[in-house]
Amino acid sequence: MNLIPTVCYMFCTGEKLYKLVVLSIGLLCVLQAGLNITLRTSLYGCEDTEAVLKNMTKERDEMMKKLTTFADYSHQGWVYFSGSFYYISLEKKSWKESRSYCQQRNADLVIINSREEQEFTRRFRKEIWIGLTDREEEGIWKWVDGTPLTTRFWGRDEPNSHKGRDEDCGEIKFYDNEKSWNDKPCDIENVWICEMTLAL
Ligand code: 2F8
Ligand code: CA
Repeated sequence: MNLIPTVCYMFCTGEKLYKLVVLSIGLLCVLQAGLNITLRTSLYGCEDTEAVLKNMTKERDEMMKKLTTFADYSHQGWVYFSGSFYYISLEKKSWKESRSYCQQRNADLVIINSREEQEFTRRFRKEIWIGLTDREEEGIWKWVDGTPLTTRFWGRDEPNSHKGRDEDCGEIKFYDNEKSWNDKPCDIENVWICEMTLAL
C-alpha cells in the first residue's frame, strides 16, 4: 500500500489537515514536557553527586590535616592525652619565656580543667609552670586563655604571696598531693608544660 496517498486521504484536506496540525502540536508538547522532566532529573542528579563529592573531598582533606598534625607533634616529642597534645620541657625558663615557647608552637601553657588533666600533669613529678596567673589583678587567678579558675588544686595555704612577694604565676609544686598548685614569682626558672588542643 502506498503510504503517502493514504495519509493524505486521511488528513490532507480541510478539517482533517487542521486536526493533523493540532495533533502534531499536542504530540510535540508531550514530547517536550517529557524531555524537560528527563533533563531536569538528570541535572539535579549531577548537582547532588557534585555536592557529595565536594563534601567527601573536604572531609578527606580535614582528615589528612589532622593525621599530619598528629604525626608531626608525636614526632617532636609531644604526648597525646584526651584531645590535646602536651610537651614537657627539659630546660628551665621564666613563666613568660615558657609561655612564648609554647605560643611559638601554636600552643600555650597547660590549662587544667579536670581532675584527669590534673593527674596527668602531676605525674611528671617536677615543679612545672602551668598557664595560670594573677598578673592582671592581684588575687584574681585566670588561665592563659582568659577563663577564670573553676576547678582548683591549690596546695595547703596557697596561694600565699609568700613573705609579701609578688607570686603571680602558677606552678605544680607539691606533686605528691592532688592539691599541688603553688603561686610563685614569675621570673624564677622552672620546667613547663605546653598544651595544644586539637579541634577534633
Ligand atoms: O619559692 C617560693 C615558695 O616558698 C615556699 O615553698 C618552699 C612557700 N611555701 C610555704 O610557705 C608553705 C611557697 O608558698 C612559696 O611560693
Ligand atoms: Ca606560694
